[in-house]
Amino acid sequence: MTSDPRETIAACATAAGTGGVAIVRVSGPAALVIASAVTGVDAEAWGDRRLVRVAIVDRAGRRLDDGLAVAMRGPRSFTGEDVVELHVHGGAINVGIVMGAVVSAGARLAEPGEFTRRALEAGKVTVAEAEAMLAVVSAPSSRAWVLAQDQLGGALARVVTAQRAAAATVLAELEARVDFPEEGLAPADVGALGGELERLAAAAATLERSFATGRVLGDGVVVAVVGAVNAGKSALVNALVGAERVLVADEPGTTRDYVEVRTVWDGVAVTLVDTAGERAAVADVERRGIALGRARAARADLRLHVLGPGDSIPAEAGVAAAGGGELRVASKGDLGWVTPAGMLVTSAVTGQGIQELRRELIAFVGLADDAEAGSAVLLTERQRAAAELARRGFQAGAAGRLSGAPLELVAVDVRSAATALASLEGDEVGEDVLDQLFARFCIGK
Ligand SMILES: Nc1nc2c(ncn2[C@@H]2O[C@H](COP(=O)(O)OP(=O)(O)OP(=O)(O)O)[C@@H](O)[C@H]2O)c(=O)[nH]1
Ligand SMILES: [Mg+2]
Repeated sequence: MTSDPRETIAACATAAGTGGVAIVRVSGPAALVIASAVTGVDAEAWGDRRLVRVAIVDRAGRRLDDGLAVAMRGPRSFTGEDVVELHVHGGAINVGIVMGAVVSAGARLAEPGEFTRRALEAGKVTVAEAEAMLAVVSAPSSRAWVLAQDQLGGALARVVTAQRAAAATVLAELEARVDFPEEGLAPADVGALGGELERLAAAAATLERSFATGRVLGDGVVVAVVGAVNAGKSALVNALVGAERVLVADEPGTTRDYVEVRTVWDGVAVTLVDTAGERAAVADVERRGIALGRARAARADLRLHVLGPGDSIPAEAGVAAAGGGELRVASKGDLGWVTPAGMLVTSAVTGQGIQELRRELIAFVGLADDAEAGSAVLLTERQRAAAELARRGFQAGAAGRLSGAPLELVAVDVRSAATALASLEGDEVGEDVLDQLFARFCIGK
């Protein structure tokens, strides 16, 4: 989908539901004409970026609502087009009625993310900035928000711009020597070029690794709590979230369907998945519950394997979680049983080990406590893949340089790395990538 700029689009930019004020956003060539139609006054007279008091009226001029309006003329607007915002009363019905008036005056309902897509097409934002905006509005925790705002504030752009400039310098040197070999190249420069390429490869690798933090903070950490029936999994989940969220009972097989409980620890969003305890189940429905839990655990960032008194310790971890890890803890420490050596001991009754376990779970997924404020962090898999391509290109270039490969070939590697860096910011990315990105936006953004 590209956005046809001849069409004027409209959507409610504020969240749905009851609220004091809702903002209906209109963008496109007919924005001012539509604004005039739904307010019954000449919107051309509103000036630029000035709030005016308006009534919203239907075609017959009957009052529907009232509020404030502002016109932002292109190209000095978010989308680069004429934009009008109508600040009206909130509430689903009221907004629906105002939207109905706007559409009957000639606007079309916007697709999810279509305003941002137009901003992108007008060169107002890069793809990486659009990704940062999405990360800001969908941040599940305060740390995810800090990270997203850092990138929106330019942390990633600064690093990528510097790397692109350095790559361009290397490329210019290489190409000069390819085109004018007789000019001669001092041997020291050859070494310096290789060193510079290695430095660029290392910088791209650092960016690539930063996605571990970006992903975990953006998506939140998913921890599947697994183990034998009656191990104390559900009691541990309740203790970890500090509230009675799931059923705990003497009866083995209490948890049937898996249950997801969301919480936030130290600014990190965590989803705990309580699963049905493992045993050679008799009833078909319990077997199905266990299978569902296993499948969910396989998609988690890590498995928290709970071992109670009498449970045997498996030599190997079970199905690996998507993140690859399994952390084992002993439960019911208050019963004074002989817990396995070296294992963190917890108790849902006394609270023993609960705070330590929260910390271990966060540390286990590789989240540094104090990721440097304002540092460049990749937020999407698309960005990570681009950083990987850049790293590979620089590495190949450095290796070629050091092994004395022809400069033309080294230049090809460096050029591919530079192209990857450009695509990281969003230059020349394909329609399919944009479609995927904007599908994740909400309508009105
Ligand atoms: N003393 C003591 N008892 C506990 C503790 N944690 C759980 N229990 C008891 O152990 C029994 C089983 O606890 P659950 O949390 O339901 O166990 P589960 O692993 O979720 O069991 P299933 O859902 O059947 O797989 C209950 O009677 C709990 O009260 C603990 O830390 N100390
Ligand atoms: Mg349970």
